Amino acid sequence: MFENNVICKMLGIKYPIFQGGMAWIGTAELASAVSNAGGLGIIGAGHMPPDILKKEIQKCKERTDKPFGVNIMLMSPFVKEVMQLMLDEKVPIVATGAGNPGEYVPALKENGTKVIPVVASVALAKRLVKGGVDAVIAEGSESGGHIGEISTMPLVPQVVDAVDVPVIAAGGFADSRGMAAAFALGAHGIQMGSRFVVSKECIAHPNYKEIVLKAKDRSTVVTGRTLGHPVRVIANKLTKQFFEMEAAGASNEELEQLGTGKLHLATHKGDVENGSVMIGQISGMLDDIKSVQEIIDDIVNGLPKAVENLQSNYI
Ligand code: TUI
Repeated sequence: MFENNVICKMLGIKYPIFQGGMAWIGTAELASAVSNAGGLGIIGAGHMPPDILKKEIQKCKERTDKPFGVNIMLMSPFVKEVMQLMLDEKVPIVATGAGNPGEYVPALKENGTKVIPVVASVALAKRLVKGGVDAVIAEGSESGGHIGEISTMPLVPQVVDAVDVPVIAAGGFADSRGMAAAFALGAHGIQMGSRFVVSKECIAHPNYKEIVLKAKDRSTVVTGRTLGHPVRVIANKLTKQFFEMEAAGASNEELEQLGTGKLHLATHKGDVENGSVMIGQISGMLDDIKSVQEIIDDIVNGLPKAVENLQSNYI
């Protein structure tokens, strides 16, 4: 299985299943577990300073001899230093999010790194492919955290048609049915964030996992649209306060201020009412905590049945 998959061949991994590089919870523990289980584990750099990220990379290298990646959040104040760290540490795979990584691509490529940016539009996908990236992750607005405007179903096939590199579909994937759907849209793999949050290996606070397990289809909302960086989170006291302040005409600075430090408050302190619980819409479907190995094995083992079900509708 997957012997001819272009992503598996390009990266030397067993299954074309990426773990989304989530800030604060996409740690070496989770990334190494995903890589050891045959997928691609990705450390989420978020706003991490380079010295802390360096330790996280070293920890990941100690825990797995399989390929892994780092996701660089381009809104981070440390982005330049963190990119230099990627070169120094010879990180095999660099993903990026929340911006245009174009200026960093040549140096990474020269260093032998595979560069796989997250894109939320066809235009950025085309521009980055011209600039030499190896693949793109097309992420729909069903995802948790910082999102674009287009949902997965229309985004993925449009990106597939627009570029000549492999495409990994992200946003709304958590099981074999989703993976079969991604292949049907022309993608070569999937990236999952939410599914891996509710894994044994994820270090998120138990309250964070619990609220994700309790989530229903309409439990998430999007804040920050008027700020120009929409973020999908679980509706709670914080989002209520955010929308009230927004309606009352609060300034962008006041709204930004409200969000500062709130992801850590939820992921590490477990305050899921006043903190920011970033998670995708697929959280409504998640109702168990499994090991990373079980999550991946269940998806891969369920794939033949999912494909057979597709065929039963037209053959
Ligand atoms: O990056 C993400 N998701 C994230 S990053 C993050 S960290 C954070 N922490 C506190 C507050 C806010 C964020 C949480 N979630 N996903 C990848 C992604 N990239 N989604 C959408 C995009 C994107 C959007 C616009 C990429 C490029 C873009 O346009 C750039 C351009 O110049 O065209």
